[in-house]
Amino acid sequence: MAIERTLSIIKPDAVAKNVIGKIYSRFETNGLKVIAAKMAWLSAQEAGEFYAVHKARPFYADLVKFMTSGPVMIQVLEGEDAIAKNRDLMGATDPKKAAPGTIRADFAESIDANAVHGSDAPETAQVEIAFFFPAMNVYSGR
Ligand code: DGI
Repeated sequence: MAIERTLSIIKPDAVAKNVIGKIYSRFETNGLKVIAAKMAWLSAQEAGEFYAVHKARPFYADLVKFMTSGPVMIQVLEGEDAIAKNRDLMGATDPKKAAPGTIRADFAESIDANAVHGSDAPETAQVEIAFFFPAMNVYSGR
């Protein structure tokens, strides 16, 4: 299995709930290392650009509004099979459908306020990491 990097965001609902540490603990106990991190309050332009792939979807405006409703914690995770592993830890987009023990099942309220983001493929991971972190601010865990 290849060592990969993925972009993770702890969304405003989970930051407001004070569970950054609990979510980091899940990354760490599952072999994912935080190799870059920053807290930020995204502007509508940043959130809109980050989620540009969803521009035509009916929920796009609500998504941008939610992602700018408070600070987020943004990190690069590195580890074996990191992209799929993080998606497994996150659980399904709709927390009502997320498997027990996943981050979304345990910490998310709704499909809008669903606690975390994680890149879904190597190509998107690369673009999303570059969007938030210049290469000089990413510290390989190896
Ligand atoms: O990768 P995910 O976050 O699991 O899901 P995604 O990339 O398909 O969608 C990005 C975000 O957009 C998702 O975390 C929440 C929101 N979203 C996706 N599908 C719906 C949605 N929001 C609403 N209200 N309704 C949807 O069907």
